[in-house]
Amino acid sequence: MPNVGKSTLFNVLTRSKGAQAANYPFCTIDPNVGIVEVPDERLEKLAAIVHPAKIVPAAVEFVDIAGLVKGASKGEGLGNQFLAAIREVHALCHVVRFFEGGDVIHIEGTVDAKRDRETVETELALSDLVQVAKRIDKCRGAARTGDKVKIRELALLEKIETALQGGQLASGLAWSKEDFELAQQFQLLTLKPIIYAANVSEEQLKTVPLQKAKEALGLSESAEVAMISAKVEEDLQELTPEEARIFLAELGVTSSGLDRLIACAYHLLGYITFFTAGPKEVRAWTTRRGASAPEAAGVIHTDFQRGFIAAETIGYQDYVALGGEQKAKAAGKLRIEGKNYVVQDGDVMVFRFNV
Ligand SMILES: Nc1nc2c(ncn2[C@@H]2O[C@H](COP(=O)(O)OP(=O)(O)OP(=O)(O)O)[C@@H](O)[C@H]2O)c(=O)[nH]1
Ligand SMILES: [Mg+2]
Repeated sequence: MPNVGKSTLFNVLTRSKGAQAANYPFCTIDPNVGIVEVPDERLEKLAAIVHPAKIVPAAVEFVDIAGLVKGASKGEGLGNQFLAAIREVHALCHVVRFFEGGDVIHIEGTVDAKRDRETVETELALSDLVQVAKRIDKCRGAARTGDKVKIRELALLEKIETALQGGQLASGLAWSKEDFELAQQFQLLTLKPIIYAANVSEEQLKTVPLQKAKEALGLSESAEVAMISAKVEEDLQELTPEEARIFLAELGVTSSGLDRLIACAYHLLGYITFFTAGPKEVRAWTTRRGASAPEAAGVIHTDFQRGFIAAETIGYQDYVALGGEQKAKAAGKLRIEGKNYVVQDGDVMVFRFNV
């Protein structure tokens, strides 16, 4: 929704004042894009062994967009065309307003987390319905000529269309692995995992338990909800680390909401980190849990995946405990892994490839 704190949160996440945040609805018109480095203390440990010219942490890109209102699909507010800016993202962070803050305008006049969540999700579903209808149109001709792939695609699109029309999100369908993979190319917003950021007041941060926030949103226990106060986070960034620690202790929490949000995102997306370590750079890369060695190689370069031969792999613990690649190799801890190897969090890897 407009004016709920999206740009305020974006600014603290990206440690910038890049997005204009102000007390009026539709403050954001064009999307703001920002890159955030993922903090990982293992990078320093690896660098202490390898002494690289530079260290490159993993990065997450955030896109801050305008707010959706009821009827956006029919052109209300800023409409919904700006959703094109997030069709390719891996996950959505839905900021829902919990704080009352009398002078901050709420477009519906009152604060109601469940109503707002449903309004936005309905608009996302309506936007997906348009996408799906377009694809169905494109598919039909080819399916009629007997194209097997298109027949399957068409059946899946029609199933999704029915679900969306019935008020269900695409993510709510029972998915087979094959269908889920096929559906990724439809770039549906309602198939993306969602993290709900409950934007609470300083007071609510102390008094509202997570469970209550989930209930207020009308969500089940398994939903990913992060309680965060964009205002508090904004204030925190003005403080020294020591002052911030005292401030957090007074609030009765140990970590900032940003850290909780990042942890939520990693959990939700099922991400793991693997490393490359050489004299040029020590670098962290992100892939999904369960990724094969070629898939991880493809994160670095598509050629690495296409021409994948093997992955020289050392577990992070071995690498650090033994003091680097040569010593790990001498101790028999360097493994030559093939294309079926499932990458483990912290693996230090060198890919052999040929294209
Ligand atoms: N009291 C209070 N005010 C907040 C909080 N978060 C944001 N605000 C205020 O709410 C107003 C809107 O914040 P923005 O970050 O611009 O909201 P937005 O969701 O990006 O709004 P649009 O771009 O218009 O969709 C600003 O005046 C913020 O200072 C909060 O946690 N508590
Ligand atoms: Mg904004």
